[in-house]
Parts: sequence; C-alpha cells; structure tokens
Amino acid sequence: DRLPELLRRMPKAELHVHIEGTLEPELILALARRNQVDVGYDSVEALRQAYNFTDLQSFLDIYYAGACVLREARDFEDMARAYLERAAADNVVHAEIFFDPQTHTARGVSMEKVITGLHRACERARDEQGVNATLILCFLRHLSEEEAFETLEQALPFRDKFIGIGLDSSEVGHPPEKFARLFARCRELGLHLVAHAGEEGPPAYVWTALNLLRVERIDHGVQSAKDPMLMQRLAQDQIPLTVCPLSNLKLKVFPDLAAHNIGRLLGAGLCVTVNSDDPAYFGGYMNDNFVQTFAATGLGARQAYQLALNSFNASFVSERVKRNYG
Ligand code: ES4
Ligand code: ZN
Repeated sequence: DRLPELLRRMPKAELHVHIEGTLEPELILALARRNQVDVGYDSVEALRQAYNFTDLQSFLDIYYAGACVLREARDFEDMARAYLERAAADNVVHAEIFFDPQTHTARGVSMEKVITGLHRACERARDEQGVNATLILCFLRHLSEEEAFETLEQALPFRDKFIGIGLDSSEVGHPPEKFARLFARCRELGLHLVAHAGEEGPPAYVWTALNLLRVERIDHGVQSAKDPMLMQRLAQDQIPLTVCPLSNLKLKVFPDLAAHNIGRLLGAGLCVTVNSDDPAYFGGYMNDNFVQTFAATGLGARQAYQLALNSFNASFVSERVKRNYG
C-alpha cells in the first residue's frame, strides 16, 4: 500500500502547532541544565512518564511546567529551530506557529527575548530549510482581558514579527466573548484572527468565535459536528478547521482514532486541515498525524490531496503565493 508514502511526501502547511508543545524531553533537560532550572525530573524517561494526562487541563499543567526552562532568546530560537527541522523532514513547506508569551512574561522573561528568539529561527528556516515560517501570538484565555491587553501592548513594538493572534489554554468556562474587545482591537491593527473553539467546549463557543471575535479560522472545532446549523455555516463560508487528530486522541476528545469525526467533517464539505498541536507531548509530528489517521479511518488518496490543498488555502500566505502552491 503506497498511501503512507503519498502522505509523507506530499508538500503541506502546518497551521496549528504550539511552539512550547514541541519541546522534547531531551531539550527540556538540556535547557534546564544550561539555565540551572529545576524541573523536578532528572531523566527523559521520568519526564515522559509524567505525560499521562487525561484531559486538556491535566495536559496544560505539564505543558506550562515544561516551558519554565525557557529563559533566554537563544532558548526560544533553539526550540523553534528543532521544530522547523523536524517539520521540514515531514515535507512541511509552510508553518504558522503559535506562541504563548504570557507563559514566559509571567516568569520575568521579556517579550523581546521571546519574539526575537522565535523570529530568528523563522528567518533561518527560510534560508536553510526552505520552510516559510510565521508566528501567531496566542492569548491565554484563563487569564483576564486586562492581562491580554497588557500583553498586546508589550508585543506591539514587534508588530512586524507576527502575523496574527489566537486564543488558547483552558476552554470550558472561558468563552470567546470574554475577549471580544481584544479581538476588535487586533482586527483594527490588521492582524489575522484565529481562536481555539470546540475542542472540549460546545458548538456555542464556535458560533461566538465566528460572530463576535470574527476569526478567520477555528482551531480544533471538532465539536461543531453536534450542531447541523453550524456545520452549514462552516461549509458555506469555508471557514477552515485546524484539526489535530493525535491531540484529540491523547486528550480523550475521541476514544480512539477510528472514532474521530474528520471523515465526516470532510464529507460535509468543510475546509479541514491536519495538524500536530503539541507534537512532543501527543506522540507525533505532521506525518504521524496523517499516517495514523488515514490508517484508522480509512481515508484515501483523494482526501489526502484535499487536506494538503486545504492546508494552503487555509493559510495566511498571499493569494498570489497560493496560486503557485495550487
Ligand atoms: C493546547 Cl491542545 C491545546 N488546547 C488549548 N490550548 C493549548 N495550548 C497548547 N496546547
Ligand atoms: Zn492547540
């Protein structure tokens, strides 16, 4: 069967990856040593054994703890470089990378160190891997609107180094409307807008992300299948969903990959894409997500082509560049 080979070799765009979620245990330990930070684990095996989360919150607790080893601009650069080399090996030619500045500024790391470190890795990837990499600043939805506005102010001196903003972290209890004014401001600034919605939260959160935040893409969005009217809206307006199958598996959004609704979403005509989310924690990068999902759900070459095409159509590259990809 040559399908896995097709999946691995086809050029693709990754639109949903948290750079802090690409920190492999080996790099966490190396940075802990370099920065003399105590992470509470002394071996790769011990760290990996702690990755036994059962839902989004139990994952986030470990993910934020791992990020504590990041102190200097070069730490952020090293992390992003490792991800971009790994992505290039999976034939990812375009990546729009999330970062969570509040996780770092809350620990006294400056916005400048975070953004300049990540941006240097993006520039290098273009030169050395031929990967076009851009940054999307994510606000933590469990924190306040006021803290989000402060974070935006801190980031504006580096406005030219990120293309958009997103909303992530604990979803249930933190609906999109909490950040309506923030997103309106970012829209005025000409930033692209995306938000996590419908990962664990209800279809109502996808509706408000679309109608109140006016986002251009929905991150995850798999719970949309529970609402036929919402499915119609997503299909009609071709709102991309950045789906992350192995993430959904590890966080028990679906009991197994065979039960994942990606085939149903695609079949309903939605602009679905496949992404890795937090590959160091969820057990797979882009090609692992494609190969395992296709093996479990019985999708075929036609869907492979559609997903690759969708990933470029859903990206924030210019329409002119999109015509070249197509
Ligand atoms: C995340 Cl899987 C997921 N969901 C929400 N926020 C996140 N941040 C990093 N990974
Ligand atoms: Zn995510």
